[in-house]
Amino acid sequence: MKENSEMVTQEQMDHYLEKGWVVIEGIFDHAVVDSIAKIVTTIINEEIKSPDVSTMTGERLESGEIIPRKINIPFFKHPSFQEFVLDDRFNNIIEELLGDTPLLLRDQVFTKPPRHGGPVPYHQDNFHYQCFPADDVITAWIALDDVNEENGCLRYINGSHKEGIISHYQKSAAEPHTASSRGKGILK
Ligand SMILES: O=C(O)CCC(=O)C(=O)O
Repeated sequence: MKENSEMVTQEQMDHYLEKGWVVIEGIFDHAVVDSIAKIVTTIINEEIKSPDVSTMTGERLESGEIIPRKINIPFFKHPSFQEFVLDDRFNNIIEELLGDTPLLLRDQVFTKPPRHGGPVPYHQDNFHYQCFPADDVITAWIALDDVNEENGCLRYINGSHKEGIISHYQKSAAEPHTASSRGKGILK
């Protein structure tokens, strides 16, 4: 059982339940986030030597240069990632939002290299997870850099969590599960 309670305000909780998302700032120290970002760079530079095109790369330039896209399951790739996601403050917040003790199902790091980005199309995470009831699963998106609408912030369609799972289609090998605008119409 967690020691601290009520790290999420009623206003934040209401926002989360109504819109399907909430921003909670200042959970991690800058020094911790910076050190995680450095480890991300180290791992990317290693993985890029033998990239798995279907998941790792967003783009391969004519020059042969590979634009890194993501790290899959960083939890098992460096102990610092384990400390990071098991952080008490972070987990207490997730526990309050979820209403139960969280279990880690999946973790990924998405990279947005300058000039190339690394866009991830709209999708529903629970299309991948297939967790039911859907209210029992939550995605925490942690910014390792300052983010805004120009440099790759997460975008969410307000209230789409109330629409159930919509259909997805394969946009490309790297993006096998893209939410379809032919689904229930919420992406139109
Ligand atoms: O940050 C991104 O580009 C994608 C994040 C994402 O797909 C997710 O959190 O489900």
